[in-house]
Amino acid sequence: MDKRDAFRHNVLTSGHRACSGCGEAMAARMVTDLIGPDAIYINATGCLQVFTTHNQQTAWQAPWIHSVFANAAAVAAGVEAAMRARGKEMPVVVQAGDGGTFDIGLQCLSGMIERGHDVLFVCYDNEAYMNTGVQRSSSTPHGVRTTTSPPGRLSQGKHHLKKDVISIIAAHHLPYAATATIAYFPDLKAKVEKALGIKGPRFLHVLSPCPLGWAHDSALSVTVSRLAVETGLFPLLELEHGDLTGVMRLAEQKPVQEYLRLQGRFKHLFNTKQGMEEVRHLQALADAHIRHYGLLEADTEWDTRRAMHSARHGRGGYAQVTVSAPREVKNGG
Ligand SMILES: Cc1ncc(C[n+]2csc(CCOP(=O)(O)OP(=O)(O)O)c2C)c(N)n1
Ligand code: SF4
Repeated sequence: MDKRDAFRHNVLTSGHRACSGCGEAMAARMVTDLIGPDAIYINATGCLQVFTTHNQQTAWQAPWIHSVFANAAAVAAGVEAAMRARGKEMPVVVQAGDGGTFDIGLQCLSGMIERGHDVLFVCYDNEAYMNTGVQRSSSTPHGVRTTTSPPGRLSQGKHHLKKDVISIIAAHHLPYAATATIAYFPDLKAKVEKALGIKGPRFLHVLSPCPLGWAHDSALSVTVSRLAVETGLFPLLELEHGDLTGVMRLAEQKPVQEYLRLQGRFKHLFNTKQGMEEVRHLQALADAHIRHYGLLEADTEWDTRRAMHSARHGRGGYAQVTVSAPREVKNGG
């Protein structure tokens, strides 16, 4: 298809059933319009699949396959192998939520990358299982309220750290992996275009705010995703063959509270002393990202020591929290 026609012909059309302000719908519109309709899309089960394919209707104007929750990368690998066998070339693109990437889809994704399939895997990360009613995933940050990590007397929300999936993916030494979000379209565009120009397995991790699950004003999805970057909680990175090759540096670091206070999923943290400890942990995690990826020129000794202590050794699967009141740390949310 001619490129100008491709832009008039959105791959993901209007009239789908996403909630207003859905970051995943915005991200998918941006990514698929950059790739265009001459591609084969494989969609894992999740919000994006459900809100675009309701009752025998579809919002997709491109070849599109629904896979089950766990195996989108395996389906894509099969499609890519079949195309190769038939001597055809066309981008093969997986779209999946964080549940379909970090959790249930991780094994197929790892195998697809390890076997070197020529597939672009895009994860729209809204940090929980949204389609089934906001259950915690391994991408949910600690301290978050979900239906399976409710805050209460013994708990301040989810106990465990958000899984560092980009490092897990990078450990496969694949040609290209990057993080992006809807607030920085030129950055997202550059990354999609770069990924399309590379052969082999590629991975794009797109933070996609969900007004329903994050409980923020639906007009603020872009603001919220920008603050995730500006606080250091979600660094924008590029990795090639396992090496860090690009970071988006920050002019200044915003305090995590600016990000947290816009979202009802963190609201309970501001009501108790223990909750405020979790806020400090989230700040420490952001500070650890700033230092690890060199997002700012300067840092202080104190910040670094505290960040390394609480973010890397004092949380989640590593050890019991030591800086807040003693409490039980369980597996699962
Ligand atoms: C094997 C299996 N387990 C559970 C489900 C139910 N299920 C459907 S979508 C979904 C959550 C999807 O979460 P995610 O991948 O993060 O996408 P989101 O809906 O948040 O965009 C779950 C648990 C399923 N379809 N298949
Ligand atoms: S629940 Fe969240 S991810 Fe799903 S359609 Fe609504 S805003 Fe989008």
